Amino acid sequence: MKIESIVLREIHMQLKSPFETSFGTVQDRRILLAEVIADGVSGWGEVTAGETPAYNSETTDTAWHVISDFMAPRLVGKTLARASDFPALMTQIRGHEMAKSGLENALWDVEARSKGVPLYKLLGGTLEEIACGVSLGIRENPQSLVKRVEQELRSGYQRIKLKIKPGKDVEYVAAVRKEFPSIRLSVDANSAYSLEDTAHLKKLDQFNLLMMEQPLSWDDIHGHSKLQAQIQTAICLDECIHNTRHALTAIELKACRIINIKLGRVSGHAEARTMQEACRQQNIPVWCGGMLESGVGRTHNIAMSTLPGFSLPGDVSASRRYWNEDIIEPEVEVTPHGTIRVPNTPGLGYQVRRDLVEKLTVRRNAWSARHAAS
Ligand code: OSB
Ligand code: MG
Repeated sequence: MKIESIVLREIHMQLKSPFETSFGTVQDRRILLAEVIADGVSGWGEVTAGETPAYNSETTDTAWHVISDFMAPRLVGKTLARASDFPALMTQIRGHEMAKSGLENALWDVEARSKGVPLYKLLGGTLEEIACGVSLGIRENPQSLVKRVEQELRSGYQRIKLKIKPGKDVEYVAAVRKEFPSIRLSVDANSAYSLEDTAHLKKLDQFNLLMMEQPLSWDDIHGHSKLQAQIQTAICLDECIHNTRHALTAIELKACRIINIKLGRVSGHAEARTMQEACRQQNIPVWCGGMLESGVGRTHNIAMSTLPGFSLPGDVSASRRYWNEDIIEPEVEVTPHGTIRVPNTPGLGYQVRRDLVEKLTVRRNAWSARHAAS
């Protein structure tokens, strides 16, 4: 694949309703889309960084900076045998996984389209239908949360995840569990607690949760190993795990029993694929996390979720839960039994709505091989 050009766009999209986590509330998303054109074929990737450095250290603006000033100039004009060669080109750039992922995943789409195969097959995926869960933001009171859960269950979703934070945890989980005694239920704290809260977190053991996601600090694998030894609920790590080495460290230290894989957090499909295989060999279930993505990021998540290690429902849900109008065609739809059928057409299997993307674009940067050294 000779990389002819790269286009980076920032688009603005408004979520249907505000989404609250322990680190803040978001409704107005600033999303970066990377489009890479090689041998006349175009592919798309999404940068899943947030607007603020609250989930991890990246933001929309840091990704704009490192892609524009370091990554795109390094990539344009190069010839790559395959998308999985991208990480080797970027070894001199530390961190910035979400920025890398946006570009790498666009290359995967290009490679799949050039070869005329669905992306999920190129990745080695085996499922034709994936299981879906939902992630529910923090609500003003337990009653409104229960109502929301009921709606999502009616839509068919197979697992409900509740965001929690100190002061909005046990009471909320208790209310949902009382109403729905046998559903697959989990919680996500996004690093809102410390080891001093161990006795408090132990109270959640009584609710038979599938998992408790990232209760402690975003970079504290050691602390999670101490906590896991003292609670029954399985810990799932999200923020802590940026690569397969982190995953193996966490597993060996018994810091978690489940891992959430997000393409952005782990720098793209190549690393995600290696990580899910390493976890599978250690009998650690993985599932696909979400970052309130537009259709581009969402469809990459769908392709990844077909890999054999993904044995639990992911936070991959329908476009219409997030957006009045998504930027892909068709939009992502969920079946009444809470699954997404994976398209068998080349690449992502969904078309990007260029007209709509143009309308939503607030800034744009482009690189072309003609002006670059190769
Ligand atoms: O921790 O999984 C998380 C959204 C933004 C930042 C972090 C997280 C989330 C979600 C939403 O849980 C998942 C989704 O529906 O996209
Ligand atoms: Mg999480």
